[in-house]
Amino acid sequence: AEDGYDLWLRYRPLDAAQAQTGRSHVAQLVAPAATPTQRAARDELRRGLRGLLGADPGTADAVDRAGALVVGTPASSAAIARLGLDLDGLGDEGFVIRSVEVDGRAATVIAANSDIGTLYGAFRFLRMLQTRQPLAALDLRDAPALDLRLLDHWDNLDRHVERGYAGQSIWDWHKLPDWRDPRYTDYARANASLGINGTVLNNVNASAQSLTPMYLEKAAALAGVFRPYGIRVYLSARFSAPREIGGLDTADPLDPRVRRWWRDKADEIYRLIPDFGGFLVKANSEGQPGPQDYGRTHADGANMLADAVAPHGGVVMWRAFVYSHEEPEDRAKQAYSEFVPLDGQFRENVMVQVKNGAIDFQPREPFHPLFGAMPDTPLMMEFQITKEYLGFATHLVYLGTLFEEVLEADTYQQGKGSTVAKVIDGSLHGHGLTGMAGVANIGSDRNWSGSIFDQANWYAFGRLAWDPHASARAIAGDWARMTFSNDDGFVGPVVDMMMGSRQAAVDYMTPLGLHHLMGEGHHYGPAPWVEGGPRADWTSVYYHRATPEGIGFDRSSGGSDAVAQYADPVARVFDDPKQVPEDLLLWFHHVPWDWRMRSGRTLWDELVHRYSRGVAYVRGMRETWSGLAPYVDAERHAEVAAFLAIQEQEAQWWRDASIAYFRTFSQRPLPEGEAPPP
Ligand code: GCW
Repeated sequence: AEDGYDLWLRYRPLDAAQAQTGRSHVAQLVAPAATPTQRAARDELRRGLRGLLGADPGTADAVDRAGALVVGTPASSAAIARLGLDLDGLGDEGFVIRSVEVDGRAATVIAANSDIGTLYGAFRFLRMLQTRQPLAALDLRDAPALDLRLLDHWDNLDRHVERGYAGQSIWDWHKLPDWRDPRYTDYARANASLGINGTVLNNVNASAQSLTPMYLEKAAALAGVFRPYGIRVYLSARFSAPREIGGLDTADPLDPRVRRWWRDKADEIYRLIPDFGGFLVKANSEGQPGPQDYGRTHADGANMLADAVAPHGGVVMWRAFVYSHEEPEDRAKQAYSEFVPLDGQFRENVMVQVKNGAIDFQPREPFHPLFGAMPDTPLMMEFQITKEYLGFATHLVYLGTLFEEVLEADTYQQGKGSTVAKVIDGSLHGHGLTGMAGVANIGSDRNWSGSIFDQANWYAFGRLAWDPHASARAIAGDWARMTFSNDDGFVGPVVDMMMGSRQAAVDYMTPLGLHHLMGEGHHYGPAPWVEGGPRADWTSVYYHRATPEGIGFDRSSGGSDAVAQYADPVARVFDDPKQVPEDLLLWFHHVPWDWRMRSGRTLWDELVHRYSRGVAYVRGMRETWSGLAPYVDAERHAEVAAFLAIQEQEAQWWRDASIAYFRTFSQRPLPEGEAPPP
């Protein structure tokens, strides 16, 4: 059934002519199978080629005909050793794919320094077939730009997934370690196909139980499944674990007993999982325990854990998503205020993991001011793949453009061209340790992500973690081809539709820099009217600040001065309501309702216009999709169509509710032609 389980690894038959060309380039497969990773690469190639070309090319130990596909490292393949390819600078994970001659016969090689490089190369070769790339005269060389390319699962031990919209956790803790669901292998294949090389198994709101022997054995079983695919296991560590499961009366990071406990715990973990990646920590944020409970700093806490894993080569990813129990003057400022003074105080194996924006995964935020502002600390990107604030699983919102917008944003921290991508790839400040994490959208649903189009967000994340300079449009194109069809009549319209979908969500939810107006707690649907919650920054009115005079959060130099956390000239541009990009206007400024926008409309009219534009875009996506029925199997077509219908209804709900509410402040008529809310 076309239920989406195969993701972008469907390997459906190419048309006859393409299959024939393909077969002439893969007349036989010469690939070693002595190690688990070599077997994974060979098995994937056989599976893919069988599906795409309609015939198993058969394997051979040595090239004995023209058109062989030769896979391996100089150590695993005599043929590749003899070719003397230049593999310098590819590291352990890079590869080359080249058209060559082996013993006088035309061949294609997939070569790397290590087995995992050949696995990545195998997936790349299959992608080339899947997306109809030419196979002649190949000369491709690629390696990942970032070291750590991780999924963060917010999965609890009871299988509930925090902010998960795709069923339960795929980790069946109850049956682990003895039952290793074959699905874990497919998970590893899908991730390896993108180059994702690590997974944090449990929620950052962590249970200390995940560090007990029983759960470590289960994690070790998963690590065993993932290892051949180059994927390491990491765990979220609860800072108070020494008290909760260690029998100590403190978790003070400077207390020698606490330090010893973590060292012993790390030793225990590495005995079970020799390639354990390390810890992810959420501390002193939203009520989680942390070093500040003992008057210590984030650096004290991170360094203690870093010392525990350092002898084993592990890392600590310390999150900068912090906000305290006391209400901040402007929550957007807090992470910067707490972390910048600690720059240079972290151990070498610590990365500070920063969300893309300073509030919380909103449909649009300006880039986080920490990027570029901690030159002596490697910063790791945290994106959210699961759509907590973007309509969960039923709204079609392609996040490739959101990720790209953030990565391309210029921090100006070292002058023009200091993009966020260059901060996290280490090039701006010369860091050796680099990484990107995505909060996973994966669950037990057959289609993994809760909807077919949400698979594209997992896909885009993985591709951008490999190459943060890649193009969201090109990635969407590859995904659409691999997931549905190579027909140009399909790919063009679908990619266009995806590329505008995130702006549409911004328009119908939180246009012009508005943010955090979603339903309280669950974050689904409009609720800009929420006030009087347990704390001011857990209400909507805190963020939009609408009054009869105007709307928006004044973060300018005359307001909270959050703009000062950015480097010049970014700060100057954000500080000026006439210069700030209009998409961020109400993020940084409180603006009168009659403010003149670049369109010539007043702010009020523009706001209404944007809400309506968002709804209209969704209506357009429905039309586009219904016209694409000939290219898509009935099952997946129907699901997407049904979800788009939900999205249109809810976009309308967002528009109507928001306009009705904001109108109680603006007291202005709707612009001509705009339908009043019911
Ligand atoms: O996005 C918010 C979520 C919380 C989450 C928190 C975080 C894991 O609403 O559910 O908790 O951020 O990132 O720590």
